[in-house]
This record gives sequence, C-alpha cells and structure tokens, in this order.
Amino acid sequence: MKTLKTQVAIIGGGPSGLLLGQLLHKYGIDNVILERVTGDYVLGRIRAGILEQGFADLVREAGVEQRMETEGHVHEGVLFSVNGKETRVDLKKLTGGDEVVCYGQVEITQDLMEARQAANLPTYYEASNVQPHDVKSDAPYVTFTQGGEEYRLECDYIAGCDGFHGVSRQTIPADVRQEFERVYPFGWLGLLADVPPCSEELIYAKHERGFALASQRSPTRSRYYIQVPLTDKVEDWSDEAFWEELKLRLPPDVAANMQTGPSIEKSIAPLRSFVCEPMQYGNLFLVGDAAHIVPPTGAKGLNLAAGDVATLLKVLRRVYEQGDKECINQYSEIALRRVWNAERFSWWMTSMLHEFGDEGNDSAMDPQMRDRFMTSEVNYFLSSENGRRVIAEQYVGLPYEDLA
Ligand code: RFL
Ligand code: PHB
Repeated sequence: MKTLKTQVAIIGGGPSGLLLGQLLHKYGIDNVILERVTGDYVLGRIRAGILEQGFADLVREAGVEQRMETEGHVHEGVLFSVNGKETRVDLKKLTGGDEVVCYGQVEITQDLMEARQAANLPTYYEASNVQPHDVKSDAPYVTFTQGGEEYRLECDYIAGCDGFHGVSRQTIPADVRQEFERVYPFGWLGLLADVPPCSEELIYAKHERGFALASQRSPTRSRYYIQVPLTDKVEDWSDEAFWEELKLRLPPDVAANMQTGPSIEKSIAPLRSFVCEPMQYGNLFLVGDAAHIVPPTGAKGLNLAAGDVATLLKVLRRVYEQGDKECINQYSEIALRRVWNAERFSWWMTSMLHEFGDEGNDSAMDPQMRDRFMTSEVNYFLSSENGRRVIAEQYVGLPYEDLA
C-alpha cells in the first residue's frame, strides 16, 4: 500500500470537486482529487447551462474565467410561456443589475480540468473502492485502488464532492443523517443539436401537453427539453418526434421559426428534490449533489454546488490562515440555509410549470383543481411586477453568506 499525504482530500472530480480544488490551491491549501471515472467520461455528461453571478465570480476568483468571458453569453432576461402566451422576466431591471451567464457545465469543467493539469495538481482518475475512514478523528484518511495499486491518502479534511451516488454521504452514520426526498412523476428528455437557438433568451413553457424548455449553449448550438412520462425510454423518441412535440409546446411564433437538425445527444433525466442533513460529520464535508438534488427547472443544481464550495472555502481558509478549527461547525448550517431556499424555488417552479396529471398527484386534491390552481398561480406571479421580481431574485441567485 502506498501512503500519500495532503491537507484536503477531495472525492469526486466533477465541477464541485474541481472548483474547490482550484480555489484551495490558489490560497495555498494542498489537495488531491480522487475520481471514479476518466476525465473524458466526466466531460461526456451534458448538464447545466446557466451560471449565477456568484458562480461566475468564483470562477474568476479561481483564475479560470478566460473562456467563460469570451464564449459565455450574458442573459439579462428569461421568458415564460403559459399555453402559448409569453411574458418576459427582466432579470437585470427587476434585481437592480443582476444577470446570469449561459455557459455549459461541460465547458466550465473542461476549463477547470485544464487549469488543474497546468498547475500540476494531483488527480487520480479511475480510482476505485474509494473509502473515507476515521472522519471523526484528527487523522482521517481515504483508501482507494488505482491501476492495481492500493493507496492510503492521509489528510486533515475530506470534501465529499462525489455526486448523488457517491460514497461520502453514506459515511455519515444512518442515525445521524436525515434525508428528505421527493421524486417527481416525470422526467426531462433533453436534446442537443447544432442549430441556432430559437430565441435569444431561455423560454420556460407551461403547456397542457407538458413542460418544455428552450435553452442554448452558443449561437450555433441549442439545448431543448420536454417533460416525458417516467416510463418513456430515449429509444422511444426519434429526433423528428422530439421536434414535433417541442414545437407544440412552445409559443406558435417561436415554433414557426425554429430550426431543427440531427441530435448530438439525447437523454432522459429523472426529477428529484433531495436534501441530506447535516452536511458535515467530523472532518467530512458534503458538497454539491452529494448532499442535495434539485429538479432542473430553476437552473439551481450546479449553482448550489458553487454556493457550498464558497462556504467551504471560507471555512478552510480560516482554519489554515487563522488556526480557527472551531469554525468548521458553521459549514452545515450556512450551506443548508441556501440549499433549502433553492430547493423551495426549484420545487415551486416545477410544481407550477409541469403537468402532473392523475399519476403521482400525492395530495388529496382533485388533479384538475390542482392544475387550475397552478395555472392561476403562475399567471398571478407573471402578471405583476412584484411577482416577476420574486422569480427574478431567486433565478439570479441569493448572495453568499459570510461566516460568523
Ligand atoms: P457531479 O457532477 O455528479 O460530479 C460528481 C463526481 O464524483 C464522481 N464520483 C466518485 N468519485 C470517486 N469515488 C466515488 N465513489 C465516486 N462516486 C461518484 C463522479 O464520477 C462525478 O464525476 O456532482 P457535482 O460536482 O456536485 O456537480 C453537480 C452538478 O453536476 C449538478 O448539480 C447540475 O448538473 C444540475 N443541473 C443544473 N444545474 C444548474 O445549476 N443549472 C442548470 O441549468 C442545470 N441543468 C442539471 C441541469 C442537471 C441535469 N441532469 C442530467 C441531472 C440539467 C440536467 C438535465
Ligand atoms: C440547460 O441549458 O441545460 C438548462 C438551462 C436551464 C435550466 C435547466 C437546464 O433550468
């Protein structure tokens, strides 16, 4: 067994782990990343597209912003369509200057990977049997196997950035951990295509046939989603069938001018709200999807992960720069305040904009009555400036909290 030493062991080389690693390095804190799969596999996951200003600022702080600044697109507004009727939420005006950046998760992950490689920071890809040990003690360590060799990584702290299916959360004993979960009775079928976006700004569409989202990656690459039953398989959907259904759900003038083309990627994602409390156990911290999942309707998943990274960075800087080890106990409470806010917003947007039908309607309410309430609610918020501001403030993201 080979023994390695570092200050912070990071489990998971997705966007959370990479961003944390880069920022820790910038402040002189050593870290090692252990990733289960290859870098190419990580880059094959097409996910988020919208970054909050707080996220973009962290990327700048990490010094990895060059490509985001030139290739990312600032969006000052977002469109909602309710049964074909469009309303614009002017993010910038309603929030007094905030906006979001449209730049793919794949791109930001690639930028962070390249920066890590250029700085020669240790990353173990294809690390299997990753297991944290003694996380309540002053000498935690992580064991793993790579290339037939067994390793023991000794560290001060462990950051569990290993996503929803990772090992870190399971390290917190079941009697300490409380998990909250709601699985929605539908999924999103996403399609990526090299065609110009149908709209300059994103369109979130509520339609009686189901939700649809028109998003984008660049002036020549579009990302679209439609709500589908959980029982549907990607193979059930030809590109033609997808485009046809999408057009029915978007505003007619947008659909009429939409350019279609062959898909580069097509996949179905289930929708889930999930929170694990607490997010810290001894010297182990959960970061990003390892601790919480939101349905993608509010574009909050990756942004929440960045909020955790910002908080953990403040904690670890204070530990190493000021010798204050007690401050680690603030992490979970501060992170969870932001998490529950985004969870509530994402659940609310999902509830208002999707068709629930009979299936999965878990309230005692008549499904048609629920639909009427939700249509009324979304129309109420979109028709008043105050209502649009409530949506705008949360869409651009709440500020990061400081440590006490
Ligand atoms: P990730 O990305 O899942 O990365 C975790 C990494 O850990 C590795 N791993 C392990 N490594 C070592 N040992 C183990 N035992 C391990 N187990 C797992 C995995 O291989 C992986 O590389 O979590 P992270 O870094 O916390 O990042 C979270 C984001 O990926 C996620 O929140 C977002 O993609 C969510 N999301 C969106 N977020 C936004 O902010 N805005 C959006 O517009 C947005 N759109 C989306 C989304 C997620 C989607 N899907 C598919 C769920 C759209 C979709 C369709
Ligand atoms: C995306 O572009 O993938 C995207 C954008 C906004 C969302 C979800 C996904 O709310």
